[in-house]
Amino acid sequence: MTAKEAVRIKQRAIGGAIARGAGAVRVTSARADEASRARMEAAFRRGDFATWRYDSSYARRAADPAALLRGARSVICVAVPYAIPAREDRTPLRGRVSNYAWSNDYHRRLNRLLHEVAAEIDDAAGSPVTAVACDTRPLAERAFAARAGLGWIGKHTNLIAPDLGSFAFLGEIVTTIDLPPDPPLHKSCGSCKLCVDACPTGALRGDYTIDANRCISDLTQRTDGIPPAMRPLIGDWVWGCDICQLVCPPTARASRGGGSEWAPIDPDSARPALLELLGLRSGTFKRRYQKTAMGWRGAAVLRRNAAVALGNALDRSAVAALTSTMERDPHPMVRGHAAWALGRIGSPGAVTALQRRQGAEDDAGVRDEIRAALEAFA
Ligand code: B12
Repeated sequence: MTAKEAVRIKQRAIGGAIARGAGAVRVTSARADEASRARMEAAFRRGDFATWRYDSSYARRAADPAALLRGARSVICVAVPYAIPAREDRTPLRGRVSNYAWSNDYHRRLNRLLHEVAAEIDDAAGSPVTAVACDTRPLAERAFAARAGLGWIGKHTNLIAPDLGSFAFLGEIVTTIDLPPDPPLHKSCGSCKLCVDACPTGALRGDYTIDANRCISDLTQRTDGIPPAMRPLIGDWVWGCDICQLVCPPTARASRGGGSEWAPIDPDSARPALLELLGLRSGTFKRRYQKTAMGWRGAAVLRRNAAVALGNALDRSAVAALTSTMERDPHPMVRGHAAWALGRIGSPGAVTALQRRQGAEDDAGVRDEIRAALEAFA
């Protein structure tokens, strides 16, 4: 392919992605990113991502687009803004959901965009020359986006794009075509550390690394129990967390947010009623949540998160519902977290419910939670 043809393909790809909702598109070479690999290896050695199943080869593959597409020469990096102003609902006993999960699942929308643009590139090349990635494939998406000059990696570890801020999803088209690369931006957060100071769990270290085991986003998405010490720090977040991005000045200043395709699927998306979430059964879960990015961990995880948020609300009106959950929820993890929430509320009714349940619970883990809740109260 001639250099002129490559320029034309790049321009068409950029135009095609922008027409389909991308806010910015830039290109970098597919050269393996050794600095990123070293950073990832150091992060895995520190145990920063203990809840993720990264095997030893992940860093090598994620830093090398050729692992995704043999003969890869270029990576087209796409950022799609999704920020939507939140409806501030001050009704009591509401949880908080991260902006990225209010709408229909972003994976579907981004994958459609990427596959359509990739198909146009394949057509122009006359044979398959592309592979796409968005979130689920081993590719250090932020590192390549930064190298392409789409933005810079902030102290909250998210990529901040100049006009879009960090509320932007990333996606990539890896291709065997040698496209003219764009230069990286030479920007950083400077001395700003608002995100580091705002993170309630201390997950951000301030050196552009994160202890994901403490990140509320990770804590609300894990499928096992949430460590007791972390639960009070989660506040009312029931899925994901946006605190580090909401306080980020370039993100607040961003001139472009999400279009109507990122609108919440219903008025309660951002602030779901906690008592409803606590009683969520799989039928309602499938109807309500499976089409969103909250759909992949199942209903029990959301009931568990609702229990934690209710414990943090310290509102006695939740005691009856939490008691019923502690006694009857089919999932021991949810019963255990409901017991914790009752202990945290600590009203006479909550303590009586815990005492009554102590001898009746079959599951050893839940009995431990009940014992710990009563001890904490005592
Ligand atoms: C696992 C994962 C998580 C984990 C771990 C997060 C993390 N910080 O790594 C958890 C569940 C916590 C998480 C949370 C979120 N995630 Co997430 N997540 C991923 C996923 C699938 C893999 C990330 C990964 O491999 N992490 C391991 C680290 C070591 O590797 P890394 O991400 O490549 O980051 C390193 C390199 O970029 C390297 N690096 C390379 N070059 C350079 C240069 C400089 C100067 C610096 C400082 C660093 C650096 O340093 C980084 C840190 O060590 C990616 C998709 C993907 N395949 O990349 C999405 C992704 C990173 N997540 C995304 C989103 C939207 C989120 C949330 C905002 C969702 C939410 N609201 O709850 C939060 C943000 C929390 C936070 N502050 O990071 C977006 C980020 C978009 C953006 N603009 O940056 C991604 C890219 C998905 C997507 N396709 O859009 N996520």
